[in-house]
Amino acid sequence: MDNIIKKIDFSFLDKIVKKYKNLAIVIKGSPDPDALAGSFFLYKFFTFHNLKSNIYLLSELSLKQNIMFVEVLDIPFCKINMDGIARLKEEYEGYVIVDFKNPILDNDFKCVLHIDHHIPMDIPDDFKIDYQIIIEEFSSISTFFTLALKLHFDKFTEPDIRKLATGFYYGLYTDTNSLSMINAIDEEVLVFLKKYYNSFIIEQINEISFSEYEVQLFTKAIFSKVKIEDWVISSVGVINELNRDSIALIADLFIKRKPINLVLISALIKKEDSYIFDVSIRTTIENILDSLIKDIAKNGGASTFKGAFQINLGFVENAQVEELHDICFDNLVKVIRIKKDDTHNLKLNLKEAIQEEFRSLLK
Ligand SMILES: [Mn+2]
Repeated sequence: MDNIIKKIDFSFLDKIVKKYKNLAIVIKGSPDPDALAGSFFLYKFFTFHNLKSNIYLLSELSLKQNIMFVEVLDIPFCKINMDGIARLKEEYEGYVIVDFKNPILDNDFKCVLHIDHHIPMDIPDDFKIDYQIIIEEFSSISTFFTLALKLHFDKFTEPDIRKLATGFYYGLYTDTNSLSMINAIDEEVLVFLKKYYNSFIIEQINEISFSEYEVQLFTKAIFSKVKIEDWVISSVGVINELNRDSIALIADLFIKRKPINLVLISALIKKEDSYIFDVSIRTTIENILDSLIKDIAKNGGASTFKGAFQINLGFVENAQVEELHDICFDNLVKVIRIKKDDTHNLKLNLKEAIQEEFRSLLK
């Protein structure tokens, strides 16, 4: 473990604050506690060095726990959409991205820093990144930033250290199924975090119970589930984008039910005039998620035990929503069934399967 920590050269942080006057911190994908805590550290660190920055969210904060997390820790943020990136390009010399596989925002907007604990996606040769730090041995970005906080301890006020420690604790907590899947590095990091974190805030966040609507969705998932031995596939039906994170919450609950070893909870998400088929995955099996997601979908990401992918249904016009949902879900079950007893390592593109069935329906 010490070897891994020694291998990391943290000097890039000092180099960045020397070189740049302003940087945008962008959170791609669903803003989870790990990404928020890491971005918050960078914001505080940059501010200390008089580097102007702000945290920009491309997706809405939707989980109640995450909204409370941002509120109690005073994490500043602005919501932008992809069009807003053009404005950031005018305002900032470059940007920073944490906890996301794909660091690309726009070809002529400079990516100064990309930090992640997932295997990154392939980046075209002409896309340049000043510093790319990928540490797969870490269960969370919060693990990485806790080490950075230890190193730069004197640059933060005591209240900020407490906020950051609380943020990192919760980031690690949510990325490791409530600390049930931690490794030796995490354990060391936790010793430090427990000295400074606010356990009361963590308790408060964890006490937030399901809303009535989430209970409804959970019930729906229980009744629509398809079991393939120890794997479960289910759906919560058609939901609004604002409720998107509920599938992750429900997947968390399902994976705790023994003897389930892999669970996929899906939803058809209505987003303005288009649809996205969103799938959240939890597992207890190591070394399975990354290849599973890669084989069936292009857009997705996974750490060891958690993952998600989205299928953009932009090709759909004038669909009967319920029918579209059923096509997506049935094809997901079909693909997973084949993957489950796959001995040939087949690659099955879920989007193509859905598209094909949808087209044949129109004929
Ligand atoms: Mn993470």
